[in-house]
Amino acid sequence: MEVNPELLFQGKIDAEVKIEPRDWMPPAYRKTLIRQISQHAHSEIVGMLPEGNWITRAPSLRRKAALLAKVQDEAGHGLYLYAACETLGVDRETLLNELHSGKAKYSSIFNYPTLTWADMGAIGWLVDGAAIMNQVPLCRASYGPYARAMVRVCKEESFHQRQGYEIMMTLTKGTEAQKRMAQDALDRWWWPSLMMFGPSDTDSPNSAQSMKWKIKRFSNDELRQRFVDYTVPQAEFIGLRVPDADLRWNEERQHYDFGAIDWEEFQQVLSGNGPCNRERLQARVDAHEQGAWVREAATAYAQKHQRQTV
Ligand code: BYC
Repeated sequence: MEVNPELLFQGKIDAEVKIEPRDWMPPAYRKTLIRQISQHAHSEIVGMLPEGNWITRAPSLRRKAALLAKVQDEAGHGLYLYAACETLGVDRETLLNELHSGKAKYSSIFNYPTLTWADMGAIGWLVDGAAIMNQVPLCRASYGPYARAMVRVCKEESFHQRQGYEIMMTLTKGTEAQKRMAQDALDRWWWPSLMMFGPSDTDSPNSAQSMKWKIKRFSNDELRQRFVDYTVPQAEFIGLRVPDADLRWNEERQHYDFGAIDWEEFQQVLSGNGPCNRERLQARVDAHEQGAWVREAATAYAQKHQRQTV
């Protein structure tokens, strides 16, 4: 009797058996993974840009060294993720072309500007904090290479989150101007950080299937709620006010209630009309073109080395 491969596949998923590159998988599973992992990889390398903007202006050598290390980590995350994506049969050049032509998405959050040093604190604390909330469950994603890449990424993200929170804590203990700078950064980054989790569950076309395949373990709204519950007390601890008049603890739900997200702004950013979309894409295209000689030299070296070893 012939067994339906889709049923066998779902059976493996249900039994928590990891799917590996050479295993049979439904074409739609492969397509979903390529979409999510490549968007994730693009987010990591575009995510270097807003912070890269402050490396030369960090206020001390210690801050500069930490920021430099963080931005380098993000390049590394991009590399792990592109490598994981390549195991699905798509090459890196194709993925990068999709990013550079504007076809592929990357996280909405990186289309906002970094105006002051406090933005380095807010990004580490909130953006990396949101990333951890979303990515820790991805360490248990059903696709082996993605799950394993996420383990390393999450370890580094947790250092990033702490360095950001420590910047905010230092600023809130400083002068009045420094406290205002920290509050202003929280005011600008709070709502875009909540949008990072993606559309609400009722408007998320991919969630149900991705959860059935155990690529995602929790819905966008579940993770967003967790982030709010976790982060609000951290803001209170350093004397900052979350910019949401509707935010309050709900004793019955044992969660914070929070205000409505501006989904129109989210859609605008996704369709290329955020404050920095054009600038970010242009910076990536320029970096790729200026790096062409490095790729050529690396390929020539690899080919020469290969000739010598055969
Ligand atoms: N921005 O059905 P949905 C980082 C898209 S890097 C842009 O819920 P899904 C860091 C979504 O792709 C952070 N697009 O989708 C780096 C879909 O579009 P398509 C990046 C978004 O996939 C440097 C459509 O909206 N993290 O942390 O089930 C420095 C419908 O959404 C966004 C990851 O990539 C968004 N915010 O769920 C510091 C994590 N949200 O493709 C930090 C991995 C949604 O159907 N990705 N869209 O046209 C995921 O966990 C999931 O892909 C998402 C979305 C939760 C993001």
